[in-house]
Amino acid sequence: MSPHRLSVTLRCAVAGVVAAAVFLGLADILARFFAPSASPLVALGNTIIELSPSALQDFAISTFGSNNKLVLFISMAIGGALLAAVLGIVAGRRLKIASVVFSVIGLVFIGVVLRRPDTGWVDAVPTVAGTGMGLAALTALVITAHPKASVSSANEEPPLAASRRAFLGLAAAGTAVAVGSLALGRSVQTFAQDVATAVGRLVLPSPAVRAAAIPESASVGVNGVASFITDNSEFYRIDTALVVPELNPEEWSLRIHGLVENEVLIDMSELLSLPLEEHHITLACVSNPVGGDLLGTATWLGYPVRELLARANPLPEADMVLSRSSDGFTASTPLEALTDSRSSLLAVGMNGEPLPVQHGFPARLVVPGLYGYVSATKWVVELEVTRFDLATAYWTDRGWDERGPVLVSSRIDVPRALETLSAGDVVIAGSAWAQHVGIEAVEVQVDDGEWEPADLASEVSADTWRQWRYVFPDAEPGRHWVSVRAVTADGEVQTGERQDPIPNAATGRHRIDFQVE
Ligand SMILES: Nc1nc2c(c(=O)[nH]1)N[C@H]1C(S)=C(S)[C@@H](COP(=O)(O)O)O[C@H]1N2
Ligand SMILES: [Mo]
Repeated sequence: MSPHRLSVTLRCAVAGVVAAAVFLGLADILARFFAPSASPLVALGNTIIELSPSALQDFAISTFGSNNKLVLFISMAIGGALLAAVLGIVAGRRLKIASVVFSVIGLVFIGVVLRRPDTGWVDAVPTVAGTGMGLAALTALVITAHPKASVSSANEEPPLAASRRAFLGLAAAGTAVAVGSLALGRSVQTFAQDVATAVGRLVLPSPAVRAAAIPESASVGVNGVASFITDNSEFYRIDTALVVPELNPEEWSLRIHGLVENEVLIDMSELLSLPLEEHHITLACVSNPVGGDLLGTATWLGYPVRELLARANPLPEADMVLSRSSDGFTASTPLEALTDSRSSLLAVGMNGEPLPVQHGFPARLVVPGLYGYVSATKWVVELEVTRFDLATAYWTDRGWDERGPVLVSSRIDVPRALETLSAGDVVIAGSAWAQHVGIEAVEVQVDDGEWEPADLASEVSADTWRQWRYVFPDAEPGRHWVSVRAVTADGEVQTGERQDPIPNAATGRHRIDFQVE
């Protein structure tokens, strides 16, 4: 390939990438006037999440934790740029064919947008407009990428160099439009409603039942152990929503229906006028690997789901509640866990603030003793009382257990893996949890020695994790390793048998190696 040809090919590849960016960027900013998934980027991301094999989703959650969406965006950007570059090169040779392909891609995107639960026909407008603009950009760029045949030979500049400035100018303009609209579109809130203001405006009533203050004795006082209450900003986040649903509390309502005697509809002003209760509850993700940090404890404020269900009066044959979020996520919760004496909440507050948008504003469920995927529906709008043999939930359809009770587990926070410590007494500490059963004991084993009992912090409630601490005396220089196991209030000893998170949480003991000098 001649240098000339190569340079034109490179320009065409750039043209393809810029045109794709113009398409997606303009459509994205236009979509701010429509439903969230009217943005082809958002709709594609959500569709990828929904359709990706659950093994891939599990891998993304357990490997990247709360960053899994960032990783998805970066992968989409790289994949998309490669495709667009190829299309640009094709356009350099056969502009007509490439234009048809570009339009077909636009049509596919329209299909992807219209398939989302939150879109209607009118939400195709941004994608249609974006496709048109992207196509125009592609055409203009590819034409400019080729040196003009009409440039006279008398011209001192070679044709390729003469056209360089025009091409670069146009490509830069296209990039600016795309990047500018993406940055603007992603940084400003929807024009229709500003959810940040709504969160700020929502005034939580004071609880009718206040949670007891966390005593100092709930912490073992070791630096490096995850704090008993997890800050909202530190709380892990796992969900299938690429873009957080933005619900207006004034328009929000929860509908309870299905196998019930009375359908119930409750809106935010009624919910806030009810006697709300505050409870400390540890929430955990079923995908948490052994030793992982996909769990946290918050003081939740909400109304007991038990009371709401009592109004609806479930029929005797019902055994499950399928809760549904505004974006179509579902969780199947055993009816019993929502009607027995435990503090299952329709929560509106988290650690003294309205729920952060990422954690379900304006309302979500929190159920002690069950993993989040079968119980903790965020942005919840519907409770369908049903039966396990009549309906299945989002993650059950992807191979996970339909009931998801929390398994007893424990974690070493101190020392850090592979930390180097000085000889002498070594402080080992962490947390253990078996929500709604409670932790009775924690045992520690150093260097394959005997299992030794750890000191426990005081128990705040059976629904929360419990800190523990153990001092390994007179550690000698060299390599050491430590394992931990918890014992529940029911006498169940945490198993050492290793098992993957799917279908009902990882098992096995957390082990840390450390070095003493
Ligand atoms: N609407 C909605 N709610 C959801 C999910 C989701 O994907 N969508 N994920 C669930 C899972 S798997 C977990 S572990 C918890 C996590 O809650 P958090 O993000 O507030 O920590 O939310 C649950 N509620
Ligand atoms: Mo989860």
